[in-house]
Amino acid sequence: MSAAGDVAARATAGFRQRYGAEPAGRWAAPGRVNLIGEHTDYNDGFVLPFALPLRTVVAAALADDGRWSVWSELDDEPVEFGPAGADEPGRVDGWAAYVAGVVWALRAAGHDVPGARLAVASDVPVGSGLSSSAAIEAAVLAALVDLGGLDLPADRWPRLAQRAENDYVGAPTGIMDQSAVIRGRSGHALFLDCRTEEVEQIPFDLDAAGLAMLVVDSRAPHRHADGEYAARRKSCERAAKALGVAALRDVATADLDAALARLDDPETRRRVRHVVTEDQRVLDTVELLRAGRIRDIGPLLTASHASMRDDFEITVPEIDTAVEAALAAGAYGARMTGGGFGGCVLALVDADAADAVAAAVAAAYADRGFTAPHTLPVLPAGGATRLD
Ligand code: GAF
Repeated sequence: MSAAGDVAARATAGFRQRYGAEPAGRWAAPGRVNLIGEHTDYNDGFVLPFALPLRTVVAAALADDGRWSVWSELDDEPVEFGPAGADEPGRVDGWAAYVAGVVWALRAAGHDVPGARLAVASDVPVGSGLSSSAAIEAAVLAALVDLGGLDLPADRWPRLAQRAENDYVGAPTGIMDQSAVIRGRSGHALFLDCRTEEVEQIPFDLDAAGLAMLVVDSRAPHRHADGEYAARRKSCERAAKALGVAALRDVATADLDAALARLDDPETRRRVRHVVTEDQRVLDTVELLRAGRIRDIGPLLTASHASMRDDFEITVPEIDTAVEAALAAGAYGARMTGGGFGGCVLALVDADAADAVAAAVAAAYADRGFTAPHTLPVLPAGGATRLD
């Protein structure tokens, strides 16, 4: 993994090589992890993600022909689409669909998007559950808004990027990832109410507390992740309907048992219990962080993991192994982060224990014959921005 400077240099070099010209500027957006609040966003609930120091950079310039051309390190040749009006969902697929989706969502919202040439480089690993898709959406959005002089304040970007992902790419995600990578702030976790889109920046100074947050990339192959995600979402929506509420966020913790008693299906009961208890864990985590008690959030992280494993049923053996090994090696708390069925684990550890915890996870993996995990310590970084 390289420093942000390198990724920006790669985007510029790619632009020069593909288009034989200088970019007009460079825009960056990060990946994210979610500290707590999983599968609560599309239930109108609460989440607490933070942006990562790993970034996607887009070097870009206006194009006179009113078309869009985008090159990425993932491919040899640029993908071209447009002109305006010829960009309906389904026209572009693969990684470039996230770019075409942003153009389409902007146009659908009535913005006059300028044709552009773009070159994309990224340090956000693809397929690790760190939101490489939200990163490319946000970086491209930032570039097009600036290049086109569009009147679009950044607090409206997450919904547009989500629209690109939902209605162009076809992934029925919530609004957490786009919000984290756009509205995240260095040194803070983003407390987001997904119904009102109100945010509060919660100080999260791991260094000052002598702590580290490890991100363990489980390297687990994503097994049926898309279909299972959509199934969880449907199940939550059905449950809300059965309970007569707009979304599961409207089931208060105090009313959970009564709500569960009204549901016949044990699986649906487990799904509801996860979402309602997870919302409460987010609120409890925020309270502790407001009081500066970072270590004390550990048990909430671990409880969140147990709920995802037993009630929402979205973990896999590699992920559970990483969580158990981190806890056994002294982590204050550990949990899977992101949509599930693979992806990454977070472990909150004393800074001076980080290496030992990482080694313990690697040893547990070796024992089980799993592909060796990648582990790196992370700090909350800033959201989407223009670099130069
Ligand atoms: C994925 C989705 F994109 C988010 O919207 C969210 O639902 C998350 O899974 C689970 O919390 O990252």
